[in-house]
Amino acid sequence: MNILQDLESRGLIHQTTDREGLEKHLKENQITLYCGFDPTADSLHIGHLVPLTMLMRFQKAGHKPIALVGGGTGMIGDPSGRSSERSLNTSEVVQGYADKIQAQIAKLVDLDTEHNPVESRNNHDWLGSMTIIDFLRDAGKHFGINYMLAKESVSARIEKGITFTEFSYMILQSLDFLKLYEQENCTLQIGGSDQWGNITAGMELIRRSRENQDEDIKVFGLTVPLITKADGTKFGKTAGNAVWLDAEKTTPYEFYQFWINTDDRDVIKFTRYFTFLSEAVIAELEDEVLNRPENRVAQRRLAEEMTKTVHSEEALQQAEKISQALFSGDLKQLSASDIEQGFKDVPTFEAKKEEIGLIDLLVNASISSSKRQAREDIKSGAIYINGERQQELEYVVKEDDRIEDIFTIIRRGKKKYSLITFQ
Ligand code: 629
Repeated sequence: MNILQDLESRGLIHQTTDREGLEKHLKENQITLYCGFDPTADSLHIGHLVPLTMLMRFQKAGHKPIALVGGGTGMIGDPSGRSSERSLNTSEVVQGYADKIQAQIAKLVDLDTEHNPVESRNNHDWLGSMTIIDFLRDAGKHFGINYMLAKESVSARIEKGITFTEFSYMILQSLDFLKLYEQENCTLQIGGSDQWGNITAGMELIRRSRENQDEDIKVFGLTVPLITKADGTKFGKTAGNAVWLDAEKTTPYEFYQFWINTDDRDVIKFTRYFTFLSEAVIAELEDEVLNRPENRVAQRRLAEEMTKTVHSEEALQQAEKISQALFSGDLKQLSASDIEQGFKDVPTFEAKKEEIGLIDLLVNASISSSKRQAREDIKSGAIYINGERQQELEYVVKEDDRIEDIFTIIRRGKKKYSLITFQ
């Protein structure tokens, strides 16, 4: 199977320009391709994973991918797929984000860098020093206003309003494709379906600005589909928050849980989109979903693959350990670092390192609403300290109950956890 057939069978191709030409081009050459990421935050998120893993797929097929960080374009703001104007970040903020994202991408794709590493570039290197005169003469002359107005990213915004700044964005992205074409013989740009207009604008700029060069220009565009979910909600959020690739923003445990929670109706599609598993393995997982959905074998495999790819084998093991402990209620084997990850969203109460009666602790930490309620909770067997039921009304919480001397986990009822921290 060639790379395009593989991508096709995974459902990863939304649109391409000149499909046959691209297939031939990829068969006959080791090509250079790129995808851009604008630094609009200090980390990439799960929505960037399909294009990122696409770069890795091309790499595995022997091609040369470039991950481009938009230190220049991030100063302007892409109107594509957005219904209103973005607010601008300062250049310090944008460059700070760009450095973080470049490091993040390097770490992510470093996994497979044997022969043809995924290279990274920052478009601030050439856009940042371009003069306004050059921009208007050399680039602007190739863009008819009607052509620009007809682009979805612009036409969709005419009513709501769009500034000249965002209107001009497509020219900057086009300059990148031209630059990479001229300097590195980059002949394919990939992106999400929202990027089609910018990608084809770049191809147009390459053709027009090299019209008199008497060369056979072969450049292509390819977009991946937007990820949709069977229940109609937006992909990539948990409880309204983005799922980040940075372990500090979304812990590997939370990341693992995000995938574990995939709907049965989506899990096979997502496994094709996101993992490198073969069709044969995916077919086995599909059989599991159809015949033994309660085992969630496919969800577990998807979560494993993704946590390994984005974080590490160790991070995966820790995420599995935390999940297992929380599922069984047996918390004794958890370390302080496990607890920090697994109980990130649990109500936390800071206490002093001194002995305290359980009833007082339950009330102080707002676990029970009153002393009377606390007594009732203890007597009825609803209270667990570090996973062990405690039914003694006079029980005193002390040093022994502190995991690594900093955490005590209290559970009330089936799964209402609270975390007591001590400094
Ligand atoms: C300079 C900048 C280029 C080429 C691309 C770019 C960035 C592009 C963009 N992309 C999105 C982003 O940065 O805005 N103008 O968040 C995002 N992308 C990945 C996929 C996308 C897209 O990074 O293309 O579709 C999300 O899946 O929205 O020379």
